[in-house]
Parts: sequence; C-alpha cells; structure tokens
Amino acid sequence: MNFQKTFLWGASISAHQTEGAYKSDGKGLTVQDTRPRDNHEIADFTIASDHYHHYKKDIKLLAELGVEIFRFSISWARIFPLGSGAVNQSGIDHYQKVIDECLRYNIQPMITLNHFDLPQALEDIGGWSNRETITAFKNYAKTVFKAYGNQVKYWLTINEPNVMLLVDQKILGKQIPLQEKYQQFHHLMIAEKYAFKLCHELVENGQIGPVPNISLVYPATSKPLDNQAALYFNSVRNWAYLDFSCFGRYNTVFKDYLKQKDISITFAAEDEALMKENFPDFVAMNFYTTMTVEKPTDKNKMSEGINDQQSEDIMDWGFYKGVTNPHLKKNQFNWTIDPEGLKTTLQTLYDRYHLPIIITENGLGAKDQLTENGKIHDDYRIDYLSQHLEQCLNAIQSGVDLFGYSPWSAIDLISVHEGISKRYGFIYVDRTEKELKQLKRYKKDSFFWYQKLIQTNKIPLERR
Ligand code: BGP
Repeated sequence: MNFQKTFLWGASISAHQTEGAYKSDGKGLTVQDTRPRDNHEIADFTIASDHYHHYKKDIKLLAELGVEIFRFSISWARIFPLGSGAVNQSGIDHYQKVIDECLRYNIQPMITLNHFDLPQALEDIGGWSNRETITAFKNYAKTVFKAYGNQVKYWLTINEPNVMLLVDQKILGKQIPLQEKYQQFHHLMIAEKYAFKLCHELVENGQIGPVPNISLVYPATSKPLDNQAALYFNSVRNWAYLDFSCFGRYNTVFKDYLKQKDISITFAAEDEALMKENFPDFVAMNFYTTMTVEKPTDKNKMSEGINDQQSEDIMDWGFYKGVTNPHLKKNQFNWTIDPEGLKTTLQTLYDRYHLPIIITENGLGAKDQLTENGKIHDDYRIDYLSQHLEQCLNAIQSGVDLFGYSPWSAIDLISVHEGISKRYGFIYVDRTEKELKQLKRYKKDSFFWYQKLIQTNKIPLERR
C-alpha cells in the first residue's frame, strides 16, 4: 500500500534548538537561554545550528529533499523581546523572510507559536503561573496571525505542554510545585483556546491544532491494579491535555487525580465559555515511544517525581510507577522503540477525537558519524522511520485519518538536554559540543531515502 498523493510530507525543528543568534537583532532572552544547565560539557543554545544565519541554505536543502511542509517555531522573544509591550520589527522581518523563502519553493510553513522558549521577562513575573502571561500570549498570537496569516495556513499552538510540565526539571531547569504546576496546566490550555479563537478569527482558511507528545501507556501485567495505574497515567500524561483541547473539559480520571493530590484549579470568569466554544481543526502529535507502568507497592523503593520521558523515570506514589517493557528494544539514549505502539496510539487518538491527525515529531536520536568523504550512513534511522511509517500505513488502512508526517528533525539540532551528539536530522550539521567548526551541512543517507519516499509515496526498500 502507498501513501495517498495528498499526504503531506514534512520535516520539523524548533527555534531555540536550531537558530542560535540568541541575542541578535533585538531578541530578548528566553527561559531556554537562562536555564541552569546540569551538564556544561554539552552545547548550549546560543549558536545551536546557526539556522538564523543559514535559513536560506537550509530551506534550499529542504526543497531538494522535497518536503511539502516545514514545521518551525517562532521565537516569541524575537517578536516581543520582553514578552509583551513593544514589537521588535527585526523579529517580524526575520520570520517574513523565512516564510517567503519557504513559499518560493512551494513549501508550506507549519508554525508552532511557542516551543519551550517562554520570554524570560514573563518568567520573571511568574511565567505560566501568572495570567498576565496568557494576556501576553494572546497579544503575541494576534500579532503573528496578523503578520503572516495571509501566507501561513497551518498553525500549532504550544509545543508539548504535557512534557514541559511533567519533565519540568529537564526542560525548564526547575521543578514546579504540584499545585502551581496544575494551575500552569490550566493557564497553558486557556492560552491555547485563545490561539484557536484568534486563528479562526484572523486567518482566512487558517487551520490550527494542539501539539502534545503522546505516549500510550501500557499496564505492566494483566493485574487489575496495573491496569488502573495505566488508566491514571494515560489520563495525566495524554488525555487531560487533549480532552481540554478537543472536548473543552477536564476528564474525570484527571479530576480524581487532582482531588487525591489535593490540588484545586482557579478559573477566571471567561474560562468556561472559552473552553467550550473553541476547538482545533486537527490534532498534531509528537510520538517517540510508549510507556509501561505498574501500581507502586513499596514507597521505599521510589525516588520522587518524573525525571525523564522514559518509563523507568516515572514515579508517582499511589498512582503509577514506570517499568521497563521487556518486549521492546531501546535506542542509544535508552528510549524505548515501539512502532506497533504508534499504530495503537493513532487508532486510540482518532477513535477518541475524530479529528484529522498529523505527526509533527517522530525520529531517532543517534550519535551519527561523518565519514572522511562527507557521508553519514544512518541506516538505523532509516530502519526506525520505515518501521514507524509502515505502522502509519496500517493505521490509515484501519480507518485513521492521518494526513501528514513531519519527522524530527529537518536538520541536526541541539537536543533538549543531550547536546548536539544526539542527532535527529536528515541534514548533518558539522559541529561538536564545544567546537563550532564551519557548521557545514551534509546530506545523510536518510536524506536520500526520505527524498525517494516523498517522490514515490512509498517506503523505499533499499537503504542507500
Ligand atoms: C520533544 C521536543 C523536541 C525534541 C524531542 C527530542 O519532546 O518537542 O523539542 O527535542 O522531544 O527530545 P530530546 O531532544 O530530549 O532528544
């Protein structure tokens, strides 16, 4: 079976992980520029892949790759250096040039409004704990919809609010107390509702979707209590977010979790109506892995909190504890690989929301090697992508309305907390953690493989 001709092929990046130029042309600092680093041996985001200065070259390569969409995020602090207040015209102009460059090659931009990089000035007033941040976000979203809405039709709201809150230490560099975390959840989701509303009001034919990271949660055994554990973690990690986006409500399992944790959420007068009147046009989903949990039985054996995206790092006493799934392999960075889980995730998601789905992240982080003659033989990435795409086809055949695939990542970028050595791109960026070299771009084997796939709408059998 082939993919339909209308299926959208893309590639994804985020601003802070690629752009660099972290203080150029009036940009303000963001929480990603200031967050305390646990490992100073790895690259920071100050120069990253220097996409800010290489965007023309990078987009030309993406055109050669053949993608129809390019998912990137706008750095809010380039548009509003202080998060709100005066607009920075250089920031507006920069993304205008990026959009023009995409359109020159017939590539549709798919823009994420915010990808982990909240302006520091807003963090200084409490970040997402303060409703002022919602007001600032509304104004920022309105500004970019007005600036680019006549050219950009695909929009994404806030990248992975679920992972950002669950893995706060790794992504934001600080742990948010539980009560505050779930008030932030509410504010993030309300901000998203404003984005749906404003996009529909301001962008003619505009389409907008939420972009959570979805990892289906399996029970470790058929014990009823392990199944309960999976139910709660599925709700807290996945459905609480999408139920808010797509149904406009808190789901009952999540409400019970909050009640048992003694957490109460403060609503503002406008929230109820906003939640129930504004919905997305599609769901964008980032998928890397699945999770497996059991009901925890021994408090002494548990350390606190959720430390990473992997099962083994999940601990929530009374609810769930992550375990290794013995049936699945792992990548070099200990992330579980579960292509069949992608099919089940797509089916579960489609059955729940009945909205078209696009995958906006999926990919393999690996320590690629550049050979002396400028090649990167990343067969392991091709294998990973092939296996996941086969499951996309199976999901489509089973009735899921999956309309596009935009893997992570277009070019090599700085991983959230594992530097440049953890590479995801189709395009290799020649730098090390500490040495910038020339930042030259090279096409990996996966580049040619993906190019062929896009040309034929069929998963190529050959690897090179
Ligand atoms: C997602 C984020 C991305 C990206 C990816 C891989 O959660 O949206 O920004 O980085 O995960 O994660 P990592 O960089 O930790 O390997």
